Amino acid sequence: MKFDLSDDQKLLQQRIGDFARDKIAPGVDERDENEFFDRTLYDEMGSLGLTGLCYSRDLGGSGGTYLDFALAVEEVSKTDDSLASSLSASVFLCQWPISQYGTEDQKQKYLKPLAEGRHLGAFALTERNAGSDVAGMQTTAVRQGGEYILNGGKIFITNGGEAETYVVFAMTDPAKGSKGISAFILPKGLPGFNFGKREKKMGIRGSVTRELIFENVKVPADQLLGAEGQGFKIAMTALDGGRIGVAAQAVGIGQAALDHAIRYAKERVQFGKPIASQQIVAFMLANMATRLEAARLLTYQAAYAKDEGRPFSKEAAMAKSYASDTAMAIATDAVQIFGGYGFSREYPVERLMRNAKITQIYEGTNQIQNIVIASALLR
Ligand code: COS
Repeated sequence: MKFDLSDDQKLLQQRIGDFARDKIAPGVDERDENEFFDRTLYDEMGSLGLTGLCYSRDLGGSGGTYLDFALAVEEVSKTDDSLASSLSASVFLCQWPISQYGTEDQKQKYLKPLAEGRHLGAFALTERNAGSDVAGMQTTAVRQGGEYILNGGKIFITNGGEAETYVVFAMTDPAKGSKGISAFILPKGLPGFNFGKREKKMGIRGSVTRELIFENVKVPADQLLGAEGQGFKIAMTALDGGRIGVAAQAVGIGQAALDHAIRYAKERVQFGKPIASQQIVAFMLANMATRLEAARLLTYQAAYAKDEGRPFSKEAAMAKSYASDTAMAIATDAVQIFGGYGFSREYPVERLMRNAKITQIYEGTNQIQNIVIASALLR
C-alpha cells in the first residue's frame, strides 16, 4: 500500500498553492464581505486546467484522475472555500453526469466548454419541498412532440444564475416516484428559464446560491440526459462524486484553520510564554491535526476508489460526513484558541467556522450520509 502522492500530484499542489497565494488570497475577505463571486478567478482556474483535470483530452480535459481533482479542490479551499465550492459543484455535479450519461453530441456541445473552463456548470435537484427526499420533487417535464415542457423551480442552487449549463431534474412520470425522475441539460437563456432569489448566506458568501424558476420552458428532447426515468440514479451517482468534493473542501478548511491556530498559538504570549507552550492548547492542536489526517485519508481513499472504478457510495458518504464534522470542530477550536480575536471578523478563523458549517449540510446532510452508509452496510 502506497501513501505518498506522486511527483506530478505534488507538483499540481504546488502550482495551485502558488496560484492561490498570488491570485486568490488577496481579495478573499472582500469577496466574503461583499458576497461577490469573481468569475475571472474561475476562468483563471480553467486556464490552469483545474476544470478539466479529470476529463479526457478530446473533451477539453487533461486526462488526470478524480484524486487529482480532489487535491485541487482541497488546495483551493485552503485559501478560498467559496471558490472551491463553485469549482467542485461544476466539475463533479454538472460535468461528471454529462461525461457519464451524455451522448457524444451532448459531450461536445456542453461538457467540452465546461472542461475547458469557458463555461460554468450547476446541478439543480433541491426544491422547496424536496431536500433530503429527492423523490418528493414537484418540477415536471411533460413530453410534447419533440420537446419537454418544464414547469416548477429549484432552490439553493450553487452557481445559479452565473452558470451557462444546468443539469436539471424533473418528474416525467410522477406516479413512479424515484423511477419517474429524468435529467435534462438546460443552457442559460432558454425562454421561461429564469433566476429568482439569491440566498443571503452564513458562509461561502463568495459563491452564488440562487433559485431557478421554470415557466413552460421548452427543452428539445435531445437535451434529455440519459434515459427517461434514469434521473434518480444520475442524481445519486453524481452526488456520490460530489461528496468527495465536499470532503476535499472540508479538509482544505480544516487545514487552513489548523495552520492559523498553530501560527497564532506560537505568537500569542500569555502568562509569560506562548500559549502553544500551555499543554491544554498544545493538546488541542494535536487532536485537531489527528482528526484532520484521518479525514484526509478517507477523502483520498474515496477518490481512489472512484478512479479504480469500484463502488464508492459508502466511502464518499463516510469521507463527506467525517471531513465536514472535522472541519467544523477544527474551525471552532481555532476560534477558541484565538479567543476574543477569533470572534472578530479581522481574523480569518471566523470565516472558516462559518464556511465549515455548510459542508455538514449540502450534498446531503450528514444524517443522510448515515442513511447511505447504513444502507450499504445492511444491503
Ligand atoms: N448509485 C447508484 N444507484 C443508486 C444510488 C447510488 N448511490 N442510490 C440509489 N440508487 C438506485 C437504487 O439502486 C435503486 O435502483 P433499483 O431500483 O434499480 O435497484 C434506485 O436508485 C432507487 O433507490 P431507492 O431510494 O428506492 O432505494 P435504495 O434503498 O437503493 O436507496 C437511499 C435508499 C436512502 C440510500 C437513497 O434513496 C439515497 O441515497 N437517498 C439520499 C438522497 C439524498 O442524497 N438527498 C440529498 C440531496 S442533496 S442535493
